[in-house]
Amino acid sequence: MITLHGFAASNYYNMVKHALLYKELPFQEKLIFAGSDELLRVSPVGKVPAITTAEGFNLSESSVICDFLEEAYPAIPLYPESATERALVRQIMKIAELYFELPSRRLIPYVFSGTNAPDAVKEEVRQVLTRGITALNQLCQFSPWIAGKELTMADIYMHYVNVVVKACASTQLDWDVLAEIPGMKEWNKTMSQSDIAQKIEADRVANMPEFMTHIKAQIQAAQPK
Ligand SMILES: N[C@@H](CCC(=O)N[C@@H](CS)C(=O)NCC(=O)O)C(=O)O
Repeated sequence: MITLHGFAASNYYNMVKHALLYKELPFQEKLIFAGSDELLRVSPVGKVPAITTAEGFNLSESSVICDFLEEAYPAIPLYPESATERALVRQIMKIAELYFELPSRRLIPYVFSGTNAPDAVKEEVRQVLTRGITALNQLCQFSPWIAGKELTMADIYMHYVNVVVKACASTQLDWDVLAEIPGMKEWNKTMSQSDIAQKIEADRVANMPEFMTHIKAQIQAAQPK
């Protein structure tokens, strides 16, 4: 059976968990927070998520895990058949990661500590997000799914990327980024209504107190003595 390592408050963890549930694959969850030696044994850069495959092979990086799940378990597909359409799905995922997720993540420390990010950081983040908005406006179809008629991995990926974008941009930049892409908010709402997304959200909420305790302990440990 596949083991999913990580914690339910992580949006990256949740995109892989969503794909596993969508594909109806049996898996067990192993709660590990970032920063532990245990995590380093399954994830070489110590990031969440990682999986241990049914054969006992450890894999990390969410988009790589998503690709692996599709190749190893194609019965319930999450990528289209044609190479061009598959590439479009991957292009949306890559742009979501580089131009939406990663710039927004730069604001997470300020969101957690309740402080205001420096103006220079905010400006850099704004610029990268603006490129993401332009690109996603070109690529996202919402007809009804993000890459066309079928739900694909890009829908799952983008949905969980948006969690971080929304949380960081609204509080630190006072910016409703998703409103800049017509159709995104409506599609996001549809995504959040699926049984799988609702289960994942319930697990996320349940994990939040333990996650916040872990984060506070990390912040305290990093304070100069
Ligand atoms: N590129 C990685 C990023 C994963 C990531 O940043 N995970 C966060 C949790 S949401 C983490 O482990 N952070 C701990 C750290 O940065 O040390 C992926 O796609 O899986």
